[in-house]
Amino acid sequence: MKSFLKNAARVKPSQNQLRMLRETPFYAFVHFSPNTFTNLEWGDGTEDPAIFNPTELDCEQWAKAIKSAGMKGMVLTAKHHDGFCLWQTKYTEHSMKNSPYKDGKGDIVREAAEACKKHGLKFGFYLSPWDRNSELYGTDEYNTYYKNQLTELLTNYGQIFHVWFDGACGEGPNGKKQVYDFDGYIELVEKYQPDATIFHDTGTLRWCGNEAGSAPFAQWAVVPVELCPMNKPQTSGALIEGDISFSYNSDVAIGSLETIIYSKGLVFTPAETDMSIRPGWFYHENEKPHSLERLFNTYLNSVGNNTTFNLNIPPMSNGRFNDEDVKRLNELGKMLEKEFGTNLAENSKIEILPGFGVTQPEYIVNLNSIKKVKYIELAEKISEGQRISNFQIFTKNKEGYWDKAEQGTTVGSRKIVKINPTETDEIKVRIMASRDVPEIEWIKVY
Ligand code: FUL
Repeated sequence: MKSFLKNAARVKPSQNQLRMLRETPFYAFVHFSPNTFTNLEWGDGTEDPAIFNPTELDCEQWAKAIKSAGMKGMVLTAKHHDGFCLWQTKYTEHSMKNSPYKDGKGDIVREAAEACKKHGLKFGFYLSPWDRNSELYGTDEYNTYYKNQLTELLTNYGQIFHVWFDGACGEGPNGKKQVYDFDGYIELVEKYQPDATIFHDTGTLRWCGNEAGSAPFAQWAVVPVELCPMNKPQTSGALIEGDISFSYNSDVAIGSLETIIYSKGLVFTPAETDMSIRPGWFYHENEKPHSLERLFNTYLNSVGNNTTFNLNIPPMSNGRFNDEDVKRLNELGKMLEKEFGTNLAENSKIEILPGFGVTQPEYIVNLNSIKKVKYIELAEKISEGQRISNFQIFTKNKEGYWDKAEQGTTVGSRKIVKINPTETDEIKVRIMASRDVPEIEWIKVY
């Protein structure tokens, strides 16, 4: 058991995963397609390209609003399930070519990529494998068609930081289903954009399991290879022989001991939490943006819970973000700055005590003077793997005794723990259980 857990503790991220977790944990999705004009969530592919006409398109407005929330990148739906392409593609007429926008010469992927570059954001795209317009869908030729489109997007729009392969799929226009060549798709991304992360269950980031922005409480980045079958396992052999089956809806956290003991091998694949600022992924006039509180809590539960956060903002049919969404993004950025802008432990000495043994040390953070504390941020040295499975946090009270402030399970790349606001000058983090000797990269206090 001990060596099994030690092996699990040494499963490490790739450079791309590490970069995403450390530098770009918060980024934006932008869902824009004929659905924006038909008021639908899923188009059926029969939409007339002439309806797609954003008369006031302003990708710089998107970029500025996204930046104001503290996000570091934008992922645009280059093609959604309806098959309409937002760029000048050689491979279909169901595209900008037949839209009145700029007399058929428009290229929204280019405009978005350029706006990102100008405003210091990374750029990525979503390319739906499910295509309800292409007559080729359901045949081998469709895989060639898809790869041709992917190649256009990977080679003509500068550096791509994230490629999003949607898992939703159904029948094409001829009632056929497609057997996707994901090996081939991923090979192209690796060839043309080796630094890009890939969202897909076979890629570098996996789905968190829902679209409500609520990642399960315990978040492991080390998960069974059976869940992410294209990743190379870094361990071999199950602890217990048996059948492994997964349910995203189960109460058991994926990657916890209960789920890894039956796995044939473990991979490093952290989750991405995705949700929309409004109920729909596409813009609908009758919907309102979620509250600031909901967005902030989702941030805590995603970026602050060892996952990345992909927050969607849907442009309106005129091609602009709604003012209410822009305002909400601004408010979110201000709130994140207010809550996490100043690390109260910036100049603190962190003392490590033996605690209850090598896997259960204690960390004492001396704040030098009494401060009002609302959050403690813990980070494991994730480049070496994820280990901690249980911890407790204490604050020292006026009488010099330790009060228990919170407890938690996993830490991983970043765990932001909210506590009842407390005046204190010393904080203790006690590791209760860890798969191997824990390595803490930082403890920040806000
Ligand atoms: C899902 C899609 O069906 C939705 O329309 C949306 O794009 C979401 C992000 O992924 O699978």
